[in-house]
Amino acid sequence: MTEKLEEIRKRAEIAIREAKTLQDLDDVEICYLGRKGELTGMLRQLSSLPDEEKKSLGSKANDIKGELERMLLAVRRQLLENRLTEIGRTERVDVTEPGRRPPEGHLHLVTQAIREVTEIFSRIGFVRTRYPEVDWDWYAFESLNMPKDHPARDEWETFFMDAPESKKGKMVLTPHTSNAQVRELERGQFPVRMINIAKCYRRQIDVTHVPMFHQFEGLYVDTHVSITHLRGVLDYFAKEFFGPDRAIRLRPFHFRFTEPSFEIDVSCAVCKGTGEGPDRQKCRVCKRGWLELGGAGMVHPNVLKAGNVDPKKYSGFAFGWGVERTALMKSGTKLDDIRVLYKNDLRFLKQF
Ligand code: FA5
Repeated sequence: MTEKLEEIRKRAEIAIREAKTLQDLDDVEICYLGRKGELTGMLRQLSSLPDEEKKSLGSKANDIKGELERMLLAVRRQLLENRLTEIGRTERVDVTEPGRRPPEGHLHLVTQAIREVTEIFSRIGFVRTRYPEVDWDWYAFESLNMPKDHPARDEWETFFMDAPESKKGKMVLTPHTSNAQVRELERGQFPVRMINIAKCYRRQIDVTHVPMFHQFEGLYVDTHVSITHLRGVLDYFAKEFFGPDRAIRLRPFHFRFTEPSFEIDVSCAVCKGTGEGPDRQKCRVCKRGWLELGGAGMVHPNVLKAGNVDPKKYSGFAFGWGVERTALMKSGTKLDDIRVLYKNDLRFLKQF
């Protein structure tokens, strides 16, 4: 047994010395000292020997194990050092190489439009305001000359909050930005030149409607404001935002809070105002060459009164446009379905 132990030691020592890589060394270690290794196997056999032999052979076997372990450690260190020297000689860190950039996002198409609208109006003195997007019925409807249970309210397809009522009625998710009109008038600072951009909510969804969208609401109140001011401001905006070749038109309409009232259309960017889509079918977006982008009109005297403003002294105009539809109609943005704006599909969003 002593000879066998010596023979294992010799073979193991040679194998350790001949190891060229750290992997070779690991293999040698497993082969002799691993759980099923040769030396481990011998140590296990010792238990069946008589006590005397067990003692002397046991101490020899343990000495051999200790020596092999020390040898393995030394050779492992040496191999590691060699490897590091090798890396230092052959591989270089190029500190001048540019780092890897993290993926960079950009503003959503709607946010870009909001910023552009704000900027265009600021050039003619309209200041952006912010009013609640969950507001009282009073500001969203009643102060706008829409008494309780008036059928005109149905057009707004409103979401009501499950919350206690107050003197100002129920709470609603604002179905339009017109709730800002009376809130702004209540400040009592003239002239009023407000551009209120906010989220609106309605129970609607199809090619041109989404349940959450944005509007920008303009309000101009001063002495001697007339319809020509309204027309001039809308023309200015349309030319700045859409470009000089696009046309707008005002169609007589009815809103409870303006008199007279209009709907504003812009010539369609998708069919270029022809009303025809591919294959001579009707344009999917506008169907008739024009797309309605918003409403406008001269502020109704009852609304001025609700905001504590004397209609004999002051007059004004107001308009409310949808941001999404306005963005859709911008030249070059040939989108034929408004819902795509909120699908979070990066393949689409990255394009703008
Ligand atoms: C109004 O909301 C009025 N408050 C506008 C107004 C303001 C009139 C001031 C007079 C004076 P209307 O419901 O038509 O009007 O909506 C205005 C615009 O919001 C629409 O033309 C459209 O561009 C946009 N809009 C309305 N509903 C949706 C919707 N569900 N999804 C996307 N855009 C919408």
